[in-house]
Amino acid sequence: MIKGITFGRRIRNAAEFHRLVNFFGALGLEQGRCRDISAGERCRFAAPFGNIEISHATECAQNNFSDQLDDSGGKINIEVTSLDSVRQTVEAWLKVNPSNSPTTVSEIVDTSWGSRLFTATPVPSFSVMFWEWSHPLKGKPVALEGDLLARGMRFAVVAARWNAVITDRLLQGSLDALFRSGASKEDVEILRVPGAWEIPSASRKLAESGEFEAIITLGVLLRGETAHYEAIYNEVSRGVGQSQQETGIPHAFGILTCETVEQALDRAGLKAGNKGFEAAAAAIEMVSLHRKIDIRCQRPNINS
Ligand code: DLZ
Repeated sequence: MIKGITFGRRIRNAAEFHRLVNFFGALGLEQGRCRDISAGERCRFAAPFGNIEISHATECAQNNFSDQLDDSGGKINIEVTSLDSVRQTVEAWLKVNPSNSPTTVSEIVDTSWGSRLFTATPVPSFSVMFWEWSHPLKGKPVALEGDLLARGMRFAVVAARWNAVITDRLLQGSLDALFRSGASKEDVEILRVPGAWEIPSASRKLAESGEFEAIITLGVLLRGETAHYEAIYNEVSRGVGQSQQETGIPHAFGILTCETVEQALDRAGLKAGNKGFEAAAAAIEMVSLHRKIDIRCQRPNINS
């Protein structure tokens, strides 16, 4: 079976050879084996992906790239991302590496096959065509992402009573996000706990019950008013994180850590958004994402 294919090109002289080695190096092609053999030097460049493409003369003539694709030597076609910056790099390289022989870079043109391309001739005997798909997502993997539709999802919200003036606002923000995204009242359980310290154990119990698809944790720790603030915060965040990791149920983190009450109020709907709302939105997205991962894992070739 075929293991690899190498297209070799003989370059007219050593000066043009070194110029091309420099040119491909500047464009980031991976340099492989370079040998100084008695008949002359040889250098190999590797690209992550390779194709052999053959075409019939009539087909080339029907496309407006016939002159770009075919010349007597058979041009090298390199697919790139960010065609415009590749062209800028080529232009800059030609400026820094002037030559007495004619070297050119063409303008970028659109093709009839949904791509854009330009041709560079760094040495007169050697032309390269660079191209990319016009559609930015063509050929790229589409990311699996959660949606913000909460209909039919089951949530638990754990809110501390300590600093209730603020946590009540966070709770209001969370419920606003859940209900406006389609969650129904029967699917949202609200728990009040004495303070932030109690959030991890209550969250864990809820997560282990298997009744909820995500837990939203809400609390406020104020540095000025909390003895051993760092120790408490570390333990609360560790506990929530551990519950999430060990139960596999997403836990949105809506526990504020602020210097002052004013700062906390700003983050609870006054001036800097409502972190309760944001935590609930993250929870909805994660439930949706978990559901999609489940579907994808049951049917791994869903998009192929
Ligand atoms: C005791 C305490 C203090 C000093 N500060 C806060 C705080 O800023 N935010 C908060 O949510 N809870 C605080 N608490 C209460 C503890 O979290 C916990 O509820 C009690 O120590 C009882 O275990």
